[in-house]
Amino acid sequence: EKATPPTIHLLGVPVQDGTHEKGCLMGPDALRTAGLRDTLEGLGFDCVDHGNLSPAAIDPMPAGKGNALQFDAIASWTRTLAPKAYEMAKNGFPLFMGGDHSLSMGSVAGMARHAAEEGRELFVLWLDAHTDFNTPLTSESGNMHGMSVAAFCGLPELSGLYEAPLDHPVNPAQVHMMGIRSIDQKERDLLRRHHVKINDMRVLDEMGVIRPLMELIDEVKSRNAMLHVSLDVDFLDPEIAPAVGTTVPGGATLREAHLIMELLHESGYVSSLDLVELNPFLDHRGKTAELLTDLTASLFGRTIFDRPTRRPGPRHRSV
Ligand code: Z70
Ligand code: MN
Ligand code: MN
Ligand code: MN
Repeated sequence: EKATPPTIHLLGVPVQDGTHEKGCLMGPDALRTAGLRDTLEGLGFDCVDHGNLSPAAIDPMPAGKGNALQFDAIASWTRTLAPKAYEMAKNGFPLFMGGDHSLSMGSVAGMARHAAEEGRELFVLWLDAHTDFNTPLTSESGNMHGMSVAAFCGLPELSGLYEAPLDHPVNPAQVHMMGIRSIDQKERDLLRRHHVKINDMRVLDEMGVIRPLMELIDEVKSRNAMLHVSLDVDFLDPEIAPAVGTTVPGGATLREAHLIMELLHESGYVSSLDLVELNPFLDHRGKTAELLTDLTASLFGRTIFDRPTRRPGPRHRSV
């Protein structure tokens, strides 16, 4: 017997204050233009497009923001997005269309609160060239898209982004990163100290994507946790995904990325998705927006040919 598919809630989050490169604010509309909604409906899902979020104004915050640029602007986005994400999660599967990666400060915080309310833990799969674990004290650039993971893991240097310090910070040991090939010096020490799970590019070169990914999926299943997936365009090789501000050579291939999405679909445990750092100003004939749409289709069950029926995990079983 098949479980009813969740309604997919699309939300545009046109934030670009987290990066030095302008253009991410067009990301949500490029994904709409690429036909993301039609694609998901074609796979049998009901979709609701909530339009684009606009951040509520906040009072200017006191000093103590270190090297961070646009701290107050990012706090406005985060404080607006976190409760919205939490609400959307009650009614289905939230899909966040960025926007730069500072978006995850809000999306993941909202999902963590939702998971906690359901009595479950939240794991995060971070697909990125970068670890985004800087704080205002370690960042060399000051760009806040390089601080997202540190923020939703509750590092105190970033707690001012939220209405109140997080009740449900994500456990850094439950953040699994893949595709990593650029880490700042001081960021390295922080990642070690907090036991973030890092599968760098060498790991993928040596053993492919399946082993590290199944390690994560098995852990999520054994704890009956939820899994949030955060996909930064620069996870992918710039040859196939040019529409990104900071290109880092040696990224994931089209086939690795699709395989990850297919395995994630089969797990049945993915609760929510960020598509971030798409900069349509730098794209070639929409190819990056279309690639993100295709990868999302794989995450929602598109296959090349028939697959044996999958066995649903506990999430889909009725009690
Ligand atoms: C660097 C920093 C970054 C892009 C993440 C890079 C951050 N670690 N850049 N994604 N495109 O500035 O903190
Ligand atoms: Mn950057
Ligand atoms: Mn990133
Ligand atoms: Mn990145």
